[in-house]
Amino acid sequence: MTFKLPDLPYAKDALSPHMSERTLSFHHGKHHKGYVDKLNDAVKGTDYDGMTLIDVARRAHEKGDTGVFNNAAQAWNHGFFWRCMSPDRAAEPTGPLATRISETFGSLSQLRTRFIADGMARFGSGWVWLVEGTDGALDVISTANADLPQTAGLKPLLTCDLWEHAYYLDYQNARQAFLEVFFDHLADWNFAATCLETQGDPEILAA
Ligand code: MN3
Repeated sequence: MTFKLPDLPYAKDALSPHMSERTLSFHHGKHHKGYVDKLNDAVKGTDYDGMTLIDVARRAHEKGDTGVFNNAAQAWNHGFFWRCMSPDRAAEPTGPLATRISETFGSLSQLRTRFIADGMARFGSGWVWLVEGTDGALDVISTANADLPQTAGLKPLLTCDLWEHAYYLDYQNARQAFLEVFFDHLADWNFAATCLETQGDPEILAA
C-alpha cells in the first residue's frame, strides 16, 4: 500500500489572510508531501506495508523505529491539522463539546489562554493539542517534534502546528501571533466536536 498526499479540504487561498496561499502551498505541497514520500520509501517491503497510517505510527513508536515513526506521525498530524481549520468554521463550540470545555477550563477564553501558553512553552518544534483522556477529561498538551497524543493514550480533538514552517512566511518568528490567529480565526469547533463524538481515532484526510 502506498500512502498518498491527501488534497487540502479547501482552496489554497481559502484561509487567507490568516494563513496565506504561499504558506499552504509550501506546507502542504513540500513539507507534508515530504513526510508522505519518505514514509513510502521507508515502509516499502517491510512489515508496515499494508497497515493504516495511524497503525504504522503506533507500531513504529512501540518498536522505537524513529525514522518510520517521525514520517508516519507527521503525515497523520498534517492530515489532521488541515481538518482542524476551515473557511466555513464554527467560531465557537456548541453542544457537548461546549459543556465539556466549560467544565474543564471554565470558559472558551480560559481554554484559549491555556492553548496559547502551552504552544508558547514548547521549545523547538512540535504541536499543541486539545485532547480527551482515557478518563474522559479534556486537557491541553503539547508534543515534541512529530509526537502525537495517541502514543500516550489520548484522543486528539484539535491541533495547531508549532513548527516554524507553519507560520514563518506569514508571521516570521512570532509564534504567539500565529497561535492567536489560529484560535480566533482558523480553528473549526465543528471538527473538534465531531472528533469528540467519534469512537476511536478521529477521521483524517484519507492518506
Ligand atoms: Mn507542519
